[in-house]
Amino acid sequence: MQSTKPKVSIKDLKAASPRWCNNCGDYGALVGIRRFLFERQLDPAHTVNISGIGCSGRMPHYINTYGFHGIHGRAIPVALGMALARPDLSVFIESGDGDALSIGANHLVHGVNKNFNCVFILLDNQIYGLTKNQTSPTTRQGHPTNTQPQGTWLEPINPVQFVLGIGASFVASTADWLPDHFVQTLALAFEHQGFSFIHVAQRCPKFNPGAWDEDHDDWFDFLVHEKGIGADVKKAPTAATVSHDPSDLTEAFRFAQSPKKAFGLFYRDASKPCYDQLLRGVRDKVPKRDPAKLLDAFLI
Ligand SMILES: Cc1ncc(C[n+]2csc(CCOP(=O)(O)OP(=O)(O)O)c2C)c(N)n1
Ligand code: SF4
Ligand SMILES: [Mg+2]
Repeated sequence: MQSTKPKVSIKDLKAASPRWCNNCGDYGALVGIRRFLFERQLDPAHTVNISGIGCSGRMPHYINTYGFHGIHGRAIPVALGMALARPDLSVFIESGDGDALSIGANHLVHGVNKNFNCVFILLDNQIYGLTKNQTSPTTRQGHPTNTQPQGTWLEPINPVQFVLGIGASFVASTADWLPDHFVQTLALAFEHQGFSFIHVAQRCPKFNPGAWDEDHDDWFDFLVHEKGIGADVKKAPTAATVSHDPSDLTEAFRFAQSPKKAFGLFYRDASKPCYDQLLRGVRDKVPKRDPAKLLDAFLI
């Protein structure tokens, strides 16, 4: 039988014109998300993009699905509510390094722990971009910002190591300037049932131009595996590839802690229970209440 589902074009997925600076890495992420939605032919009426606040937080405005641009650091509780109420929706969250690891870090811990079904995209430019150049949890030590002009004092948080440490069931890393790798990463994350965490190296030419070096590929490795993500040979032809089995948590930690950055699938555990599925299982067993009888209870 022929599908009655309308074909979604890339044009259909375009919404408002982005307001980011020239050459901002958020453009690469936007194009990658739209390309994934198109390739996967996800129905925009059953897809939602949810964000907090930041340059990264503007993402839902530019993708023609349902969207929610909420409060700084609070995308995860909104997304959890949607995942619980509407299991038929595909839920994507776009967050920044400040949004996810400063003000929203508590929600990230519980989102990861609850393992509810969503794709969480952390756009890591190692700076507060929207508020113009403050030290974030991932800013490299010594880098001068408006809040620490003599140079950032502390060692940065390592997002991949952090989420592995709190029990994430899916952890991958990619970059805004590696389009094929980015889309492959989204595809695997989407397939995974649970909280799929994607770290994105995201360029901020305005306030942190030295954070990620897209002109060279000798400072990172691709983690490759037959069930993982392939190397991006078009954009990073001379980057080294390292074989890594994504079921091996010890090795995942080793790669996360290595001074040499790695892009690819660090870890995947399909057996971790999902909060949304557990809750729906319980809810479905509770007998449906008759609204008339509920009213009786108030009249007693
Ligand atoms: C409750 C609250 N506190 C602070 C702010 C100010 N604020 C807006 S965005 C932001 C940080 C943005 O940094 P990040 O999450 O890294 O996003 P980016 O702009 O770099 O994409 C801050 C501190 C706010 N909007 N709301
Ligand atoms: S400040 Fe940085 S992250 Fe924000 S739009 Fe400009 S380049 Fe992009
Ligand atoms: Mg940021």
